[in-house]
Amino acid sequence: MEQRQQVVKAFAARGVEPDAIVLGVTGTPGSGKSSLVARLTTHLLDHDHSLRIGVVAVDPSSHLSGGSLLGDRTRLRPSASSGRLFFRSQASATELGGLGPSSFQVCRLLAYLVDMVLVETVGVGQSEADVRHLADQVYLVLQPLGGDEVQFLKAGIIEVPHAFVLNKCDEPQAQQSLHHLQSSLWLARPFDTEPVPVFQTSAKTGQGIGELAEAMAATLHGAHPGIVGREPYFFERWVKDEWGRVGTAYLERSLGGSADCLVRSGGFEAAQRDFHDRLVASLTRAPVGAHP
Ligand SMILES: Nc1nc2c(ncn2[C@@H]2O[C@H](COP(=O)(O)OP(=O)(O)OP(=O)(O)O)[C@@H](O)[C@H]2O)c(=O)[nH]1
Ligand SMILES: [Mg+2]
Repeated sequence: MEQRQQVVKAFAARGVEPDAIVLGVTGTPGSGKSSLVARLTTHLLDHDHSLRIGVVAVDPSSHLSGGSLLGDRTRLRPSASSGRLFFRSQASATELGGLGPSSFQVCRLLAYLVDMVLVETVGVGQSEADVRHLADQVYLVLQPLGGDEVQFLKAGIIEVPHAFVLNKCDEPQAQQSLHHLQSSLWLARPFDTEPVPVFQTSAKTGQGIGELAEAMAATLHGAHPGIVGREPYFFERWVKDEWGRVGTAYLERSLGGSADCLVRSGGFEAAQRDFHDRLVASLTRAPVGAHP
């Protein structure tokens, strides 16, 4: 925490802002997320010679070792892009995937260093919908006849993505799956004012990669809230992870919530330290049987 604070201070002293756009790439296991990310980063870096990209791949924790599978690193072979691509693979905290406890902190630091952060998370369900708290745009990757549309409808995640990517469109069932997906979208997202984009790609043949990469590159020029705006959510999550319900109740009732805490302390790490000190002080002062 100390080191992180020093890094953040050093950036601030140089006038560097954490203003990278964060794009989430999520979807079922094996749908081709890592292959797509490898293709997309190569395309993006080759077409913009000043662009810097950070990739954070959150792997499901290995049940055997408890560590990250770290398999995806091997797929990224940036050619002329050396020095402009940062790749980090990290273990996910949960069995299902979703964000790891440090995913936010890694993205936050990367947001100072690069122009675009791509976060790959695995799975279907609420924990994966988590990526919306971190990413400015979420891309949901599906594969032909995965039956994923039905699962996404059930899990409520179909409402989250800003765009859908039907990958493996080199496979014969791709067209049929596109129709399934489009009818599911029509049913599940009746309130979309504009039709949600559906990209058809093949990370194998390269089909559709240029179109998707261009859509991603276009997000660089749009307004986005920036990762600092995500701090209150992740501060609250940190409190919950570290201190459970007692912490959450103290944060809300005695400190006025996470946004107030962050402003009062003047930054994430300072707020973590202040919160710790205040909660410990309040617990040690509290009479026996009293609740914070
Ligand atoms: N035919 C075809 N196969 C693909 C395509 N994209 C990926 N694959 C294959 O699908 C398998 C899974 O690809 P990954 O890129 O590892 O998929 P992933 O979604 O990152 O997988 P996890 O991270 O394990 O969830 C690999 O065998 C890829 O070679 C594609 O567009 N077409
Ligand atoms: Mg992967």
